[in-house]
Amino acid sequence: MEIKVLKDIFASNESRAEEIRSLLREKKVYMADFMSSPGSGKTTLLDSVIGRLKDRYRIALIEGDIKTTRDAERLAVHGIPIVQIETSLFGGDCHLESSWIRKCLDDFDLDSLDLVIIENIGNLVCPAEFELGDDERVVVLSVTEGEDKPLKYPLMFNSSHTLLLNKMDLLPYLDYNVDEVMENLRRSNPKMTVFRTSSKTGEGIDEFVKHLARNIEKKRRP
Ligand SMILES: Nc1nc2c(ncn2[C@@H]2O[C@H](COP(=O)(O)OP(=O)(O)OP(=O)(O)O)[C@@H](O)[C@H]2O)c(=O)[nH]1
Ligand SMILES: [Mg+2]
Repeated sequence: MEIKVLKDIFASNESRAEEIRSLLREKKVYMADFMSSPGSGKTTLLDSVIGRLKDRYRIALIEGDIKTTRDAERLAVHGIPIVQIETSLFGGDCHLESSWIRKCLDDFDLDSLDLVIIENIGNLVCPAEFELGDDERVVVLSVTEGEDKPLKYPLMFNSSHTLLLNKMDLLPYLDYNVDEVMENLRRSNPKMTVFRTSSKTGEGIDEFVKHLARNIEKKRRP
């Protein structure tokens, strides 16, 4: 009896991601994937970002977690369409895959959307390995996590377009060297766009929202 082994899980994920890319190109919907280690502030930031964009753009959210719908509940106040992926229901994976994102997109009316936001599962390793067919990968790195993370988790930083250096309000209380993390980022990915942000003070959030709005517009009117 022949036993078939799926040899290249990444190739099958990539081909589904390509399908998503062409669907979203056709529908002119921008998709951004927010990744980070657990607790660096993704959901809190998204609350501010969605709050600032929702009057101008039609937004939907895909919320990834291993367990609970807590983040989806936190963001449901915005009244946008949300689909929760809770991976403990099918094995507890620590990342999202393109086939699941494809299924979530079926739940949205893409003709009446401008932006799909993905909050990936809190993890600096596995989510970087799985293409989801998005336009922009945003990695959130909080200043409590250390300056060396871009060197220790290179794929996450090499494969992302944008970095939000977050929790800037905590700098006065930490021995954190911003110049050092910027140098590590430059070595890891010199092309990355960086915003220094804080959800507590609002620092940098308007600038990031403007950047996102520019990208949404570019996709709508290429
Ligand atoms: N000081 C400070 N705390 C923040 C900031 N952003 C978020 N926090 C706090 O950090 C903690 C984690 O924030 P979340 O937004 O839940 O982080 P997350 O990345 O979504 O976490 P997971 O989804 O579990 O990976 C909460 O206690 C927030 O109040 C910030 O800019 N400054
Ligand atoms: Mg979260």
